Amino acid sequence: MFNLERTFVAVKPDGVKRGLTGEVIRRFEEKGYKVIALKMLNVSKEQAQAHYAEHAGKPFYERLVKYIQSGPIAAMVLEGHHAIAGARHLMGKTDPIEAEVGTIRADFGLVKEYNIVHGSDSAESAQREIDIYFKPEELCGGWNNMAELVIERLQENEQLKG
Ligand code: IDP
Ligand code: MG
Repeated sequence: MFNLERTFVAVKPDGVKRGLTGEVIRRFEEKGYKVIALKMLNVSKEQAQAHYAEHAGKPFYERLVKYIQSGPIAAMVLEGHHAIAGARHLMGKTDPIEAEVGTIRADFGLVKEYNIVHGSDSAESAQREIDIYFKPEELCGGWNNMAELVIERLQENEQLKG
């Protein structure tokens, strides 16, 4: 039943400096996503350029590469049912002015450029970005969280009744 996906999420330097690391992680955890990898790091120039390669040549690219290196990020891999689209839904649109109230970017962001959080936008991006920031052995999968256990139990109960 679960369409298990992994996605790369990071609290960007502005989010870390604002003291929002815990709040951002809390929102993803409370939704039901598993944090299967988590670390603070200073992004290298190589990692920044690889991460944002799709934006090379755009007017904001140079600033973006500097911004992601302007302080530590809290990098994580989330796993869960449709985690890629789901995490981006919780994050909200790129520009905090357009993001729906209740999303991370609407609730905490002010300007498009510094929008607190990053999340992969597709399965291909997720795999590519996870590989930029984590070694395979750093991913701690293979366990079920409470959201999954509850849903599985509900499904078992329905099968018994049916
Ligand atoms: P996303 O983070 O919602 O996927 P992207 O279009 O992939 O948005 O852009 C990557 C990041 O680049 C954004 O999160 C934001 O920090 C920055 N950015 C995007 N568009 C602009 C812009 O028009 N001006 C300045 N910064 C931008
Ligand atoms: Mg993007």
